[in-house]
Amino acid sequence: MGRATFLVLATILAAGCVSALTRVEIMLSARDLPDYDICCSSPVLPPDGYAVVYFAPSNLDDYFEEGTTTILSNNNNPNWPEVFSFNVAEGNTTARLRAVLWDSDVDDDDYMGSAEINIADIISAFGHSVTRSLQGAPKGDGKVVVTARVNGTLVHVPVDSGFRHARHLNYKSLNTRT
Ligand SMILES: [Ca+2]
Ligand SMILES: [Ca+2]
Repeated sequence: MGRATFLVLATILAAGCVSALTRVEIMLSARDLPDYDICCSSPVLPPDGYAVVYFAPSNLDDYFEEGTTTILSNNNNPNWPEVFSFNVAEGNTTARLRAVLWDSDVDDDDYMGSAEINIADIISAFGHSVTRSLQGAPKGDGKVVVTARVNGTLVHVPVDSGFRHARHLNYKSLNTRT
C-alpha cells in the first residue's frame, strides 16, 4: 500500500467506518445465441453481439450505465474481453447487474434479450460464475454467463450523503475497458 493510499484510508477510518465495500470485477459471455443476420450469400448468419451493462445499487429502478462491450462479429458464443468493476456494500443483497444484448447491424441493431442478476448471487456462486437465460429474446434460446473476480479486501468508508453522491460517480469512474 502506498503512503498516499494509506493516508487516505487512515483519514477515512478516522472519520468513522460504518460500512464495508467489496470490489467486484465482472466479465460477460453469451452461449447459444441464435442467428440474427440474413445475407445474400447465406440464409442465416451468427450475430455480431455486444452487451450494454447496467448496475442498480439497490432494489430501486435507478440503473447506472456501466459501459458497452466491443462487438464480436459472426459469433454465437462470444466471450467479451471487457472488465467492469464496481464496489458493493457488504451485506447488500439487492444490488443487481443487468446485461442487454444486441446484434450490431448496418441499419437498426437487433435486440437479443436481457438478463438481470443479483450481485450477491454472483459472489456466492461456485467459481463466482452464474448463467442466466436471456429474457424477452425474440428468437428464444441464448444465455448470458457472468464471471466475477471478487477482491476480499474490504475498504471501510463512512456513509453519509456526501459519500452516497461520490459513490454514484464512482460506479461510473470505476468502469474500465481492456
Ligand atoms: Ca441482424
Ligand atoms: Ca449483425
